[in-house]
Formats: sequence, structure tokens, C-alpha cells
Amino acid sequence: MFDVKRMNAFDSARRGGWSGRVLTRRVPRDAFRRVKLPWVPNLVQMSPADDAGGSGVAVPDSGTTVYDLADNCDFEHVEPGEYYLGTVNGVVKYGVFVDLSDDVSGLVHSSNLGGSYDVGDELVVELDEVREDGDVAFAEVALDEYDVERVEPASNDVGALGDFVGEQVTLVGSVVQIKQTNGPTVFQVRDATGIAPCAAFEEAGVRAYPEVELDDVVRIEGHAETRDDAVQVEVDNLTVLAGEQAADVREEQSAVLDEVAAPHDIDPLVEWPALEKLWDDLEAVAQRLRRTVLEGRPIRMRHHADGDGICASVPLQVALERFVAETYEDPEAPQHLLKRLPSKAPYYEMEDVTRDLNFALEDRTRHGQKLPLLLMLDNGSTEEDTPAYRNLAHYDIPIVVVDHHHPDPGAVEGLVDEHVNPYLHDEDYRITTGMLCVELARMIDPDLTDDVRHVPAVAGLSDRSEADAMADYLALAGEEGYDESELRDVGEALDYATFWLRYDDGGQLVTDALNVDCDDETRHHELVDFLAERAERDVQRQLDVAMDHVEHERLDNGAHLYRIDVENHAHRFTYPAPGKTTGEIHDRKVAETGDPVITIGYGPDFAVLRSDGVRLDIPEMVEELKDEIEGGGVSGGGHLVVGSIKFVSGMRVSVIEALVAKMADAEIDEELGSSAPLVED
Ligand SMILES: [Mn+2]
Repeated sequence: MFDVKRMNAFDSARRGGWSGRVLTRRVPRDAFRRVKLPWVPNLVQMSPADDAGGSGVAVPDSGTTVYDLADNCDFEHVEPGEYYLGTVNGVVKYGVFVDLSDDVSGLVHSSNLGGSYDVGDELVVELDEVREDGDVAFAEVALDEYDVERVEPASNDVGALGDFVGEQVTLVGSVVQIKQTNGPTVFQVRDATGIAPCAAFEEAGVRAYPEVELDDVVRIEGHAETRDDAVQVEVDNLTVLAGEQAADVREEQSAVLDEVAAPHDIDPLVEWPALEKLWDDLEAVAQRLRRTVLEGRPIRMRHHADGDGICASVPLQVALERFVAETYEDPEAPQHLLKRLPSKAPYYEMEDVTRDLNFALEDRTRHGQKLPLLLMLDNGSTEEDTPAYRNLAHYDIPIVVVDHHHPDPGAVEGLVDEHVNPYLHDEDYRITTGMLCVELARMIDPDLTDDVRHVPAVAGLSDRSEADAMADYLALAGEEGYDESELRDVGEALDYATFWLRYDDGGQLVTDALNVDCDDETRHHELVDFLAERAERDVQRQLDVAMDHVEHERLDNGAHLYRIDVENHAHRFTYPAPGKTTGEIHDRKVAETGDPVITIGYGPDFAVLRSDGVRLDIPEMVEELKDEIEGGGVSGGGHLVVGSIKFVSGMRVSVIEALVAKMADAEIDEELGSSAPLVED
């Protein structure tokens, strides 16, 4: 029996001989690929180092490195001539079997063994031989002093998991969702290349790894499998990384994510200096939205329930859906992470925000999702939005606004994270939100371009934009086969569909009507014809009745005033609603008279106002009426010449009388029209 000291890291550490350095060696990513031990006869036949008195045990110089393989290392990590920590897992007559990792084991023949060992003992070995049958033999190495270096396999990229189905994989990344199913706990784990579901099973419906929280950096060892045609990792082991290790991962991945989130560099659909002023702002939003997707945060879109709002939100939704699908292995991710909803009011109402918040908190509880980012489109710039924003501020819900309504920057500043608005660049409503968001959608996914060339023209016509660029946008839509009347029909069809959809997003119906991500062009045209025809018929029906009840008077300033009781002299709860009915009557009277015209459509407790050629200031008038009509309960607003006002029904006569008196005092200004609803001084 040879008296060879049994050396292992623990013993030498105890004797002070171990440097105590535990390093992590990076192995090339390719090295991870798990391979069956190659059949290479006698390829690796090592000659032992200096012989220790014929024992067969090599005694190298001191100060050498011994590698400690992580459990999920494989034979790729074993190199001839290097030293490894092995653990005895079996003792036989002719030697001992050692494990270097879960997958790397071999025999140390007694001729290569210095001492006697029991199961569980550690010893340092080197590769001795790989036999023809694939069996591996090791030889013990006697070391006085050595450094232990930990070897972890390089982690896999989520984006390349599909190449490793059926194989062992390691992921390092952040947890972006923790969902408890009736079976396993599913952790959605993000690295710099994508997001993958990782299923860990404790017991049916029981939370696995309860210590893991959202945003933790984790290391997952498991197997890549396919489930419903998508890649999923079956977790064997999950470790939460802490301290510096986690910080390093975060930093490294964050830098890559910034690059991946960068918006695509696109050329605008038309050359338009006014739009160019907003380009940097749009790119910042594109970056923000892509980053939001990469971080696993849901996005909730709220848009004005009109043609421009649809033209803004639908292309963005499609672009984001495609980017989510690219980022996530889970094919259902787009429907879980993106929600688009119309807002009936031209601002973010308490009713809407309460629903959104409730929904977000429920998703967090039931599906372990992060709280969403709120994306406001074609509204959201004004003081009226701020109570809802303040409610969201109680939670981690960032707000991004893309709008072209006249903003109150002072009011929303500090509440919104990004705010794109032409008024912030000395431009105005003529750059519609649909025009802005088509470019934004293309920055997120440029492949969408062919689908959306006609959309800015629809948006511009729906919102009566008088932009110079409208000619270019109409020409662009012309190239796609749309003439102006068809584009107007698309806008009318959207308006009509949105009216009946009420609080629903309309899904495929709306994408078919707009012809974005629509797989059947014929259906699109037939649908638009049908909806636009119905819309026109309904408007005509409404006006046939209402026009007989329009009251006319001439105001002191010479303007025509038309009044219509939309509650009693128009069909209720049908298309068009009071606002549009009033607008249609107004447009007809403007065309008929060619003079300055004001139109009031009133119900029991509200009035809708439109004016052309008269310098009204509706928000100012509302403020005055609030003070002047005691007990009137007056509220409302809008823009200079388009707006609405609410009051208590018992005070209607007083409120409208006072309102008309103010209108009669207003200056005539032929330039000011409601076809340009948001023009200000
Ligand atoms: Mn708009």
C-alpha cells in the first residue's frame, strides 16, 4: 500500500495550501453542444507525467490548476493533460469509478490509483484513455497545492434553442413572468436573444422554486423540448444568481438589449419637412416599445375611437405582434401581451383607467405578468387625461403618448414618459396620429411597409387634414389602387364599425376594413363597400328626419345659428351618434349658405357645438358658464370651434341661452373653420 496523501481541495484548503480562488472559466458557446462521446479508437492515450515511484500516479509541479466541472458539463469540457476533481461513486476490485459531472464518469484503475477511497471521496484525476467502446479511464494525480477553477458550460441563447431540442441546455437570464398552471410552474426567462418558457414541476398546481421572484436573474439547467410546436425548457435545476454575478448578467444583457431594441432606420413614406421634425421623438418611442417587448412587459394601447385612431393603432399593433412573436418562443405571447382598446371619449376617462388598472393587476396575480406600459394614441395630451394618469402613477405603469390634439404639455409633463405631438414642434393637427404611427410601426417592423402605404391617406381624410403632404399620401395610396373616394369609404367604414363595436377592439373585422394584415383583398373591398354604404344610408336616414327640425336664427354678429334637438328629432342609440349628426347638419349648412355658421345639437343634459367662420373659444366659454350659471353643473370643453358641454337637464334652457348670447358676441373670422378643428391662434 502506497502512502500517498489524499489530496483534495477541501484538505488542502484546510491546510492553507489551497488558494481558495474559485474562478469561472468561459468555454466557447459551441463547446456547449452536447455530443455523444465520439468513437475514436485510442485517440487519447496519455503518457503519465513524472512517475511517482512506479505507482502510476502522476506528480506534476505544484501551483497547477484543477478544474471542478459543474454538474451540467459534458465530455466536451474534458481536455487531455488537464486535471479535474472527481467524486467516487463506486468502488470495485480493480479500482474506483469517479464522476466529474453528471455526464462525465470513468474508471480509475487500481494501477492508476494512489490511495484507497470510499464512495463520496474526492480525488484529482486526469484523462487516461478513451476506449473504443466509449468507456473513459482516468488516472489519479497527486498534488500538493493547487488552485481550483470552476467550469460552467456556456449558456445557450434563447434565440437558438430550436437547434437543441432533445438536448441538455443552460439558460442565464431574467424572469419576466411566473405563471402557475394546473401542472408545472412556467417561468418566462429572457436573455439578450429572446424569451423562453421554462417549466418546473414540483407537484401538480404547486409552485416550484417559490423563492424566485419577477426580475430575478437565474441560471436554469434543463432540456429543450417541443410542446405544441414551440420550444420549452423542462427545468432540472434553477438557481437564483445574486450580487455581482447577477449584476454582471444584467449589465451584459442590458447592453445587448439596447442594441436589439434600436429602431430600424427607415425613410419616411413621403418627404415632408414638418414630419421630419418629429422623427427623433418617434424613434425614441420605437426604441422604448421594442425595449418594452424585450423586457417582457405587456403593452396596453388606448386609442381614440375614430378613423385616425384606428389608422394609428392597428399598424402599431401588427408591428408589435410580429416583434413579440419574434422575441418569444411561446406562440401565444402576442395575444397575452398586447391589448388594443378604443376610448369613447376624446380623453382617458376614469372608467377606462379603472378597467385597465383592474385588468393589469388581475393579470399580475393570475398570470404572474409584469404591469403593462400604457400607449395612448390619438388622445392623451391634455389636462383632462391627468386624473387617470395620476391613478396609474400609484403603480409601475409607464405612459407613452402619440397624439396630435392640442396638448397641455405643462399638465401631462412628469406623468408621461414620452410625448410625441406636432404642437411641441410648432406644427399642428394636420400631421395626424395615423400618419405618425404608420412611421412608428415601420420603425418597429419595416416589413409592414407594403401593408400600410394607403393608411396615412385614410387617416388624413378621416381627420380632415389639410396638410400639404396629403397630395403625396393620396398619390401613394393611388399606387396601391385606392382613389380618394375609396379611401373616404375606408374611413367611413371604420367609423361605422367602431360605433357598433363600442368598447370592443374589433380585432380581425377592423384589420380587414383597414386592409392591414388582411389576408383577403376581395373581402376587404366588399367589407368596406358594405360598411360605407350602410354608414351613408344611416346618415341619410338620420338627416331626412332631423333636417325638418333644424331651427334657424341670425345672430347679432351676422352668423347663422342652427339648433337641433338630437334627443327628440333624431333616432337615438343608432348611427350616427349626436356628435356626428350635428357635424353632418353643420357641414350641409356651411355648404348651403357659404356664410359663417354655428350649429348646436342638444340633448337633455348635453350640447355638441360646431362653428365655421366665427371665432369661438369653447373651453373659455365653458369656464365662464361654470361661474355664471349657478346650479347648472356645467362641464366640458374641446377646441376653439369644436366641442361639447354638459349640464344638469333642469338648467338646459338657461345654459343654452347664455351660450347663444356669447356666440352672438363672438368675432367673425372667415378663416376659422371646424374642418380644421384644432387650429389655434
Ligand atoms: Mn386624430
